[in-house]
Amino acid sequence: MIKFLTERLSVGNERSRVLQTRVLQISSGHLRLTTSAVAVVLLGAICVFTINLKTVQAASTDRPNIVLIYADDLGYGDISCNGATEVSTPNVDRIAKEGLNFTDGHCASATCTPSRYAMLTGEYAWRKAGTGIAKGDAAAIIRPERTTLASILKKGGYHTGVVGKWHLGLGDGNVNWNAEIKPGPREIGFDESFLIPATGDRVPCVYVEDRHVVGLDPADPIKVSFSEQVGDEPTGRANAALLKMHPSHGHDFTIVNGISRIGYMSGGHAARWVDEEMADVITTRAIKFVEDNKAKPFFLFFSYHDIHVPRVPHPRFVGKTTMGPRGDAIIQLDWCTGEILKALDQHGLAENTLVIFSSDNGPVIDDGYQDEAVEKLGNHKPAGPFRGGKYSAYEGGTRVPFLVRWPAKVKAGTTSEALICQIDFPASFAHFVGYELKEEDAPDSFNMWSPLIGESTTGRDHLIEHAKALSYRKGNWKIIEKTKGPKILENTKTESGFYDNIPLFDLNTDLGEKMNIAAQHPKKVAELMQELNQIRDAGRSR
Ligand code: NG6
Ligand code: CA
Repeated sequence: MIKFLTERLSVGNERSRVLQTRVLQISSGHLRLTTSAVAVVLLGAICVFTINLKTVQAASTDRPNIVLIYADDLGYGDISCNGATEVSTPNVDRIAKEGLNFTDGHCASATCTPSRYAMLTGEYAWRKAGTGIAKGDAAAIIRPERTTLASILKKGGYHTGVVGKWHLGLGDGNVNWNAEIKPGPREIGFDESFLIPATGDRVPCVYVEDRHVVGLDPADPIKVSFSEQVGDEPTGRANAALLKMHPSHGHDFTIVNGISRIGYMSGGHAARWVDEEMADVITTRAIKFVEDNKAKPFFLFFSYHDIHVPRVPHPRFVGKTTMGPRGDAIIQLDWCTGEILKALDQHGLAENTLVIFSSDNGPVIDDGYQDEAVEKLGNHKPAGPFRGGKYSAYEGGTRVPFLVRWPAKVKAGTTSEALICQIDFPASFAHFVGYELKEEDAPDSFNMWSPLIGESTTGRDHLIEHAKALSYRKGNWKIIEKTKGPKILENTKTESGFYDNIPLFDLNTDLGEKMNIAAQHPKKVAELMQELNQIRDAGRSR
């Protein structure tokens, strides 16, 4: 079936191309025909062309292109379509306006690596050791041949690519950045990759295209370490005067582009990225992917660096908000979004491309650099109506922007209250492309295809949210499990809180999780805790 569709599509495209060329040849006078003959031929050609286009369209509605735009550390309330007034995001808003906006859409974890792990594998990251925030030289966390969102789509006839932040490890440990770097995304279903290997604030500060560092001079090999100094380049710790942006905590190792990072790095000078150019570099690469693959169904995982630290947007965005670099990075992110939407428009792909826009965890204000994010926050509410943010067990940790646009299928300007999580992508897209998941595949992923495209408003009935503690959502009830010792429940560093019981919230009446009503509902707490334990012990929830 899949093969058939792919063939039909390419045959359809080929026919359109031939006809298009013919029409062009005719109109440019290459064929010497009388005016009326030209008209008849043209009319005929246009008729066939139109019928043919319909065939292509019918085929491609079965296989729309998929563009998954994934922001970093962007909160629910950081975009104007979710209520932000201090910053305006017209391009992101356009996705909502022309599509579907989820008010209860989640990433799987309140930090990056586990969220991405869960989104790609369909397995809760807390089930697997080694899925915490990855070091810049971590080995590939998702091992080769594992069924992932990308491998499912590849089997479904898609050409697959990832551009931007990876942060899921590369290689087998002790990676040599000067040689072939594998395994990585290419071994788990991506046909192409252009990566920021870890994060903007971690070494190595270079791009990796497919299996090689981009622009590396072999005479200046790269060395990286997270435990000891390599080379003799200045560190932020010892050379604060060299910095254009100072750390507020951590981030005081090797200085690259005037910013000290996490980890030591030497060499690779010609290959080092310039933070101010990063958004342009990855957006250009993402658009190239779209252009190169416009004739076949493609899946693009476009993973932004913005608005993660260090927040160093291009000078053309500096000062565009009253919120300093954090706000300006939001404007830059919105620009990138506009560029990718524009590329879809220009190539006539918008109608049949499923665009998903989301974020890998909730918002954070000060995440380790003195970038005035706290001082200039003003009235802005990065997490919208929710409590907490990145690292937090409250809703702000995982309830993130979650927008879906697919003009051919999804009704414009709609909202959905369905509970849905990025961890559901593997099972949902497996259903869509007709790939039968094996028992061991995507153990916590549910088929949410119907709510995802707005055909139904019934989402998950439960979800485990993952910060340092686990939270359990059942409908509008929520508990946060008791953990040993104090755990950060609030947004980072601003407040640590812990409860002496298991807190219970009713999100129906208390969206901001301010009223712990556990004492009034002991049976409810026990019931939810038992369900959470059952899911944990079963090793799977699907
Ligand atoms: C933390 C970093 C923070 C950020 C985070 C990962 C310090 C003090 N803090 O350890 O700046 O890099 O890791 O963010 O180093 S994430 O979005 O990729 O999960
Ligand atoms: Ca993140």
